[in-house]
Order: sequence, then C-alpha cells, then structure tokens
Amino acid sequence: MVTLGETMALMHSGTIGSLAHLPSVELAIGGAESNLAIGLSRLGVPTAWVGRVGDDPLGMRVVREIRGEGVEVHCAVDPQRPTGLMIKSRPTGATTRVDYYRSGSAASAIAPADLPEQLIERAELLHISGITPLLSASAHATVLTAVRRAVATGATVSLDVNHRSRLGSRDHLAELLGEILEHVDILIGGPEELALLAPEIDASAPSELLEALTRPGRQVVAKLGPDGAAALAEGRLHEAAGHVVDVVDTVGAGDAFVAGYLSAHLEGLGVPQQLERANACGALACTVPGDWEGAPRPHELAALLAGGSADPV
Ligand code: KDG
Repeated sequence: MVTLGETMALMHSGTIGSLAHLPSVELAIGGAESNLAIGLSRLGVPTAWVGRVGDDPLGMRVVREIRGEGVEVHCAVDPQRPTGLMIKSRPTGATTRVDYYRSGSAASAIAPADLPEQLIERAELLHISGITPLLSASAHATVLTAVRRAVATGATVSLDVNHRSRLGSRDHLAELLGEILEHVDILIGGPEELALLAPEIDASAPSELLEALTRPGRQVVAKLGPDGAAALAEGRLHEAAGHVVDVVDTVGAGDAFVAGYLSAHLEGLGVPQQLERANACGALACTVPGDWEGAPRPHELAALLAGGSADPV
C-alpha cells in the first residue's frame, strides 16, 4: 500500500485548561495518511508513505517515528519551509481544541516530483485523503499524478474524504475530488463527508448516500462512529455494529478504521469481515491517547474480537 500526505509535529496536553495558561505540552506526530500507514504496517501490510518535511528537528522526528513503525518512508526535506505543527488541547473536560500551524509548511509544497519512480507501480493499493488536495495547488497535482499512475498500473485506489474545514470549503473539496472520483474503488467517509460528494442526499440517511455513490466494482463505506459502519458493494448493503470501549481520544480513530478495512481487503476478506475489523481498529484507537499510538497489532485486535478487552455491542 502506498499513501502520501502531510504529517505534522503534534503538541498536546492531557491537562484540562487553555493553552493560554498551561505550563507544558508533550510532543508527538500526527497525519491522517501516516496514521493509516502505521495502522496497516502494524497489521502486517507492507506500506510506504510519501511526504515532505522541513529541515528541522520536528521533520526528523516525523521521519523517525513513521520509519520506526516499519513504514517505508520517502520524504523530501525542504530547506525553505518548516514542518507543520498541530496543537491539541482540552480547554474544558468536555472539549478538545485543535490548532493548526501548517499554512506554508514543507508538506504543503509536496509536488509530483516527490513521488518516487516505480513506487506506485509496485503497489497493490494507493490510498489518498481529501486533506492533501486542499493543501496547495502542487499538493493537488501530486494527488492527481498519483491516481493517474495507480490507474495506469491497475492498482486499487482508496479515498478517505477526510474533510478539514479549516483547509477549504465542502464545495471546493467536492470540486477537487470530482476530478478523481471516477477512479476511486474504495470510497470512505463519515455521512457529512459523503454528502459533500452527493449534495442532493441528506447526510442523515447513510444508506441513501451509499446508494448515490455506488458504482460497478466500487465499495462505498460510511463511518458511523460509535454506531459502527455500513458499506454498499455489488448492490448489497452491509452493516456492522460498533464496540463499547472506554474512550480516551477519538482523533485518529477514523484512520485506524480505514487501516482495518483496507488490511482485510488486501487479505481478500469479504465486506462483512472488512467492516468487523475496521470497527475493532477504530474502537481500539479510541482507548489510547494520540493519533496513531492506539492502532492495534493483530493480537490486540484478536483479543477485542474475541470479546477479551472490550464488550462488543
Ligand atoms: O485523522 C487524524 C488527523 O486529524 C490528524 O492526525 C492530523 O492529518 C491531520 C489533520 O489534517 O488533521
């Protein structure tokens, strides 16, 4: 599996309070596509991530962490721009706040030339998210080039809509994704995100959204959070319940969900098994702080699915 995108340094605080007063934050990394790559790597899928970081210690940390998880890293180092930064805080016990410092980041300058020769050509699956095309014109061009190359070699293309409203509007993302949608074999998103691609359908009707976005040979998957997930493939609707777990941090759960879904797909399992594994991975990711740290390894997944570490709904 090959993916590409921005991974940022991630500062976070578990302590409740405003960043205006908190005395300290902890340092980690996070990025939707590398979260997914790590999730897949932990499940045994050979995985590559393409990115761009600044020539700074945070960029070194991004590369080291992702590589340390067994992902093949192809990362340009940009001497002109910094590694992007994301700060997660908890202003109150009930709220999480995310601040981005990513405008003009090294990753926003990712360009088609950063895609190594023959990398996509040897992949079975290319995964992209709706975050990357909104980063910049060159990032958008990189996504288009990657998809074109995947299509040319017959690789499966998966897309997680992953709309980040602070990077661009729904309409703008719909327009950019519209250019590649016909090539997407596995389309994944939350109901609001899928509705961005099918504006005539109400987001409160997931099965209608799946129906509107289905195509021959395509799997359309709706992430429904604690309610689990639904998928439409070959005219059949599949639904799978979520798991009850002690939620610590939901950020990154969607990426773990996709990792579970795609790993089962690459193993040749059917849609019900893909959904089952996706739900379990998403649930386990919520039980650990961090955007990717809770992505499960096979034995953790097996324990949840056997009813060992949490009670399935
Ligand atoms: O999917 C989790 C992501 O939100 C996080 O890791 C950072 O890529 C990121 C983003 O754009 O928010």
